[in-house]
Amino acid sequence: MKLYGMGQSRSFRALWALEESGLEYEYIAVSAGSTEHNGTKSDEYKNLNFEGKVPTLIDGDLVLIESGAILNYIAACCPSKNLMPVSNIKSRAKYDEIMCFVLTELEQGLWTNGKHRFALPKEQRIPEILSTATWEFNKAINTLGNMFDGKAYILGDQFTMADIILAQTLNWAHRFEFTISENLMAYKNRMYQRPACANALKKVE
Ligand SMILES: N[C@@H](CCC(=O)N[C@@H](CS)C(=O)NCC(=O)O)C(=O)O
Repeated sequence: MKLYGMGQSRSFRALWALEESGLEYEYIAVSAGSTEHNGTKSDEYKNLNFEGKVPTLIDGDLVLIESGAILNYIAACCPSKNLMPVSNIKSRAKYDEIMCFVLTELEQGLWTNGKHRFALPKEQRIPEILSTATWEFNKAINTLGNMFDGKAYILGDQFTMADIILAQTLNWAHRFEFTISENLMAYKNRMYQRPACANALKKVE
């Protein structure tokens, strides 16, 4: 497999997942906004990922460009690691719920903040939206606090890809200086101490 990524952006989820999986892979660091070779706006890269975003995962003729789908695919490629519930449909439903919650609720305030501070073209940025983004993030993090019962992992006793997507998003929130409760920070820090995460971090230093 080949993963194209950039630092601790959303592609870090996929890099960490590959480290957990034990699968062989090649990591290619791309440079944001560049039209040069391995730049996200080069024709070569945009052929794989039309919007010029990260991550992109390639496995033979399969090209995937959504981090959630990439985590599920990696989990499916290494079933013995139990990184995604498959046999118990209720466990799978709770797993899907966390994946969807992170991608549709928790991320939004963060991404709106990032887009309107630096990611969007200057003429598209609306500074007034930043306080609404913070308000939305606070609402989502309170909901998460209510969902998290303090067990070892977000789904209970088993580490899954849901922990990767959640911990990476909490780390993103921490880097953006959003307020996160002590127990969620402690959970995030425990996840970041996993050897696979440390190995992934070394690749993006
Ligand atoms: N839905 C996508 C979002 C990907 C995304 O927006 N990635 C950001 C980095 S975190 C990016 O590549 N931004 C560059 C750009 O918008 O040009 C996913 O989760 O994979």
